[in-house]
Amino acid sequence: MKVAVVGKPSSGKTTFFSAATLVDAEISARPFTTIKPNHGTAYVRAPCPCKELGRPCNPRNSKCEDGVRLVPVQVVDVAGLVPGAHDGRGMGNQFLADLADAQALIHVVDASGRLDTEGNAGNGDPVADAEMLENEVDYWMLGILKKGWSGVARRIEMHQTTLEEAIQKQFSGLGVSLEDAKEVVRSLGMSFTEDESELFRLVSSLRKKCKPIAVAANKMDLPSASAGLEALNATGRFVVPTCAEAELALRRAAQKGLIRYVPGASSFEVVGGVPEQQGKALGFIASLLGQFGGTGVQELVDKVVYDFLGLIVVYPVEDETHWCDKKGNVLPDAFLLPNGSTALDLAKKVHTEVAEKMKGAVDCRTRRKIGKDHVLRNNDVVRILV
Ligand SMILES: Nc1nc2c(ncn2[C@@H]2O[C@H](COP(=O)(O)OP(=O)(O)O)[C@@H](O)[C@H]2O)c(=O)[nH]1
Ligand SMILES: [Mg+2]
Repeated sequence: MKVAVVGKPSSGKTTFFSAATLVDAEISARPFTTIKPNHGTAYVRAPCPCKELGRPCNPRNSKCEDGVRLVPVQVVDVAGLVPGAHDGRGMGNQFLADLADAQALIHVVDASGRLDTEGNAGNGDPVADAEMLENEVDYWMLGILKKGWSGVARRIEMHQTTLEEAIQKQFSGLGVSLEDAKEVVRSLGMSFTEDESELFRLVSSLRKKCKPIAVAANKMDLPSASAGLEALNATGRFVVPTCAEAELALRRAAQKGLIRYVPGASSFEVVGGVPEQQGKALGFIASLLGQFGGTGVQELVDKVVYDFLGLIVVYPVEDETHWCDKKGNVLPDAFLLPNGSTALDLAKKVHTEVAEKMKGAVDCRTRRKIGKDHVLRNNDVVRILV
C-alpha cells in the first residue's frame, strides 16, 4: 500500500511527509527543495484483535501499541508540481513517474492562499490548485495513452484486442485493472477514438479510479486558511484540514520525551522540563488542537485508507484457536485489502503458492469453514486451509 504526497512547491508536502513518517527530510520555504523523492512509512490504526484474545500479540509486518494495531503504509514525497509539469516544466515528468505505483494521492494544498502557482509569496487560490493538479495528472495520463494509440485501431479491427484491453495495457504501470477500463468505457459509452477531447474524458475518469486524490487543506493555523477550506469543501472534494507543521513539532517533541502525544489525539501532556521558547510554541499548538480537535495529519492518513479507498484490515493466521502462525507468533500479520475482497484474495496476498494450494478457509471467530469466495469483513481473523 502506497500513497504519494503531491502539490505545488512550498505547500508543505515535505512537512506533511515528515510529520506522517518521522523521516528527516529537508523542509524550506524555497520552491523545489525536494528534487529526489523521499520515502517513508506512515501507519494507519485499527483495534487489534489481541485484546479479544486476551493474549499479547507478536506483530511482524506491523506494530501494536496498547491494543491498537498500526498497519504500515508507504508514503512518497515528490517534487513540487507547477502548471505545465506534464510538458516538462519545473521538475516535470520525472516527478509524475514517481506517482505511478501509488494507490492514492494526498494533495497538500496551501489553504491560506498565500502562495502563487509556482510556490512563491503571492496570491493563491486553493480550488484552482486542486484543479491544476488534476489537470496535470490527466495530461500526463493522456500522453501515456497516446503512445502507439493509432496502432490499436487496427488491432481492434482484426480482433486481436479490445478497447478495454488496450486501455488496461497502456496503463498497466499505473495500476489500472481491466475492470476499471471496462467500467469507464461503459459509463462513457465510448468506442475507439483518436479525438483528443474524447481521450481526455477517458483519462480523467480513469484517473479518479487509479489515482484518487484526497486534499489536505494545509496551514490551518493561518487565519486566511478558513476561507480556503470552505471553498474546497464546497467543491465536494475529499478534504481534511491539516496543520502539518504542528504535527511535526508534536511528534518531534514526543520523540525527545518532552511530551506524551499519540498521533491523531486532540491533546498532549507535557512531561519533562520544556525550554521557554518551546513552551510557547507548544502553548500555541495546544490552542490549535483545541480549536480543530487535532492536527489532521493522522486523521487524513486513516481516512484515506479506510474511508476514501475503503480498505479493510484482515489478519491471516495458521491456528484458528490460538490465532498464531506455525512458530507461535500471535496475530503476526495485518493486511490491508480492498473492501469486497475474498478469502482467496487474502491467500494471494499471503503467497501465490498458498493461493494455488488453497482448499478453503476458517473464520477464526466463529470457527466456521468458509469458501474461497467468502467475502471478508474488516477485522476478520482467517486461517487459510491448504
Ligand atoms: N504556517 C504553516 N506553515 C507550514 C505548514 N506546513 C508547512 N509549512 C511551511 O511551509 C514551508 C514549505 O514547507 P515544505 O514542507 O518544505 O514544502 P514543500 O515544498 O511542499 O515540500 C516551510 O516554511 C514550512 O515550515 C503549516 O501547517 N502551517
Ligand atoms: Mg518538499
